[in-house]
Amino acid sequence: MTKLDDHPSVVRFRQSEPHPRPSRIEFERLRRICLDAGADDVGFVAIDRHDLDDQRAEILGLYPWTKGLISLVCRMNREPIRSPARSVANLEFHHVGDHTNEVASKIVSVLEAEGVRAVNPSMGFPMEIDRFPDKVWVVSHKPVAVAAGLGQMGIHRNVIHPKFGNFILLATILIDAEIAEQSRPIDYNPCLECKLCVAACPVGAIAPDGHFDFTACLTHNYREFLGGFTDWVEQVADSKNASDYRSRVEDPETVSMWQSLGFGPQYKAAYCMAACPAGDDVIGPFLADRKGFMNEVVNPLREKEESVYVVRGSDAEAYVSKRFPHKKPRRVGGGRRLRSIRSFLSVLPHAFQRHASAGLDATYHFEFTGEEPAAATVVIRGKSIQVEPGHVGAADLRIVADSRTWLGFLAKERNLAWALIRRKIRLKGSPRLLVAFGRCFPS
Ligand code: B12
Ligand code: SF4
Repeated sequence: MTKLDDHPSVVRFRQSEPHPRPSRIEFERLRRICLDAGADDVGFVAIDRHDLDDQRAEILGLYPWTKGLISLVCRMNREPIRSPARSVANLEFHHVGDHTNEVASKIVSVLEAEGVRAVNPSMGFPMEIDRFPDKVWVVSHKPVAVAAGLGQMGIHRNVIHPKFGNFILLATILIDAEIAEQSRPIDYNPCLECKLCVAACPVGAIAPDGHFDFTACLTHNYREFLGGFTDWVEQVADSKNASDYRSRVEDPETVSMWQSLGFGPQYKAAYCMAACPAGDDVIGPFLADRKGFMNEVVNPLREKEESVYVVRGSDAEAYVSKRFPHKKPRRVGGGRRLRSIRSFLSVLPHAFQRHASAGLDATYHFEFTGEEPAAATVVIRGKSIQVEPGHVGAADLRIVADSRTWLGFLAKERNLAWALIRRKIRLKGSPRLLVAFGRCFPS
C-alpha cells in the first residue's frame, strides 16, 4: 500500500504553489463576480450584524464557519407572473427559480477556485424535508435580503426591490471570508400600502393590517407541494374504488398532480405578487391610470373562476364564500401531522385562525406528561394568540395530557372520548373551551 506521503496527489499538492485562503474580499470585486454570474442585484452582510439576530443561531448551527452572507436578486418578467393562466406564471417561477440557483452555484464555483469556502442553500426546493412539518428551509432569504439593502417586505410579506418591485426571487450564499464593506437596508419601504395584494388574494391570506394567514396560503397555493400532496395521497388510499376516488378528486385535479410530478408543482395563486404595483420599473402604469391598472391586472385574477383549496372551518373558507362566490371552495386536509409537543407549541401562532377565534377570551394551561414533558400557557384574546412556556396567570381550562396521546388526537388517530375515559387526557374546566380552542386551529 502507498504511504500517504508518497501518494501522487499528495506529492503534487506539496510541490504546487501555496494555497492562501483569503480572509477578506473586496466589495467591488465580489459585486462584479455576482453580477457577471447573472445576478440582477446583490448585497453583502456580516453574520454578526444585529439585523440577523434571529437567523444567526440556525445558520451557524449548520455552517459554523460563516462570516459573510451574499444576498442575490434575480428579476422575473412581470407579464407572465400576472397571467391568470397558471401555466404561464409557473413557467416563469420555475425558470427564474432554476436560473437563481444556477447564478448562486456559479458564484460559489468562482469563490471556491479562489480558496473561499462557500455554500448556496436552494432558493426554494429542495428543502430539509425530513424535518416536515417543522421549519424545512435552511436559510430565510427575505431577512437577509432586507439586511443587504435589496428591498423591504411589503404588506404581503414579499420583499419589494426599489427598482424591480416584488418581481424577484432571492438567494443567499454563505462564505467563510469577511467582506470589506457591508450593504445597509434601504431607508424607505417601497410598499405603497395600496392593498391591491389584499384585494387579489383568493384566500384572504393577506390582511390590510399586515397579518399573514400562513396556513391559508399554504393550503391553496401549495396544494401540490408538501402537506397538500400528502393529503391527496391519503385520498387515494382511503378511496374504496375508482368512482369513490372520482367523487373526492376531480379529473383535472388528478392530472394536475401528474403534471406536478412530471414537470414541477404548480403554484395555484401568487396573486399578491402579480397585483403589486410597487418599484420604480413597475409603478408607471399604476400612477398613470389606477382604474385601468385594476381592470387590467387585478380584476382578471379576482374574476377568474377556479377551485380554491381550503380547510373546513378555516378563515379562508369563510372568506372565499363571502368575497369570491364565483370561485369554487374545495375542502381539503392540511396534510400536516405534528410529531412533537415542541412543534405543536411553535406552530400554534402560525396556524391560528383569528376570525374563527372571535368572542373567545380564555387562558389555557397545558401540561404534557410521558415521552415529552412540557408546560405551556396559551392565551387567546381579542382575536390574537400568545404562547408562553410554563404556567402563567389563572387558567380557564387546564389540560393535562400524555404527550403521545395528544399528538395522536391532533392527527385524528386517537379519539378524545377514549383518551378522557382512560385519563390519558384530563381537563379541569369547561370542555366547551377545548372545542372553542379546536375551532381556532382547523386542520
Ligand atoms: C416558507 C415560505 C413560504 C410560506 C410562507 C410565506 C412567508 N410569508 O414566509 C408559503 C408557503 C405560504 C409561501 C408562499 C409564497 N412564497 Co414563499 N417561501 C418560503 C421560504 C421557504 C421561507 C420564508 C421565510 O423566510 N419565512 C420566515 C420569515 C422570515 O418570514 P415571515 O414572512 O416573517 O414568516 C411567515 C411564515 O413563514 C411563518 N413562519 C415563520 N417561521 C415559521 C416556522 C414554522 C415551523 C412555520 C410552520 C411557519 C413559520 O410565519 C410568518 C408569518 O405567517 C422562502 C425561501 C427561503 N428559503 O427563504 C420562500 C419565499 C419567501 N417565497 C417566495 C415566493 C415567491 C412565494 C409565493 C409568491 C409563491 C408562489 N410562487 O406562489 C408565495 C407568496 C406568499 C406571501 N405573500 O408570502 C419568495 C419571495 C420573493 C420575494 N420577492 O420576497 C421566497 C423568498 C423564495 C425565493 N427564493 O425567492 N412561501
Ligand atoms: S400590493 Fe400595494 S400594499 Fe400590497 S405589497 Fe404591493 S404596494 Fe404594498
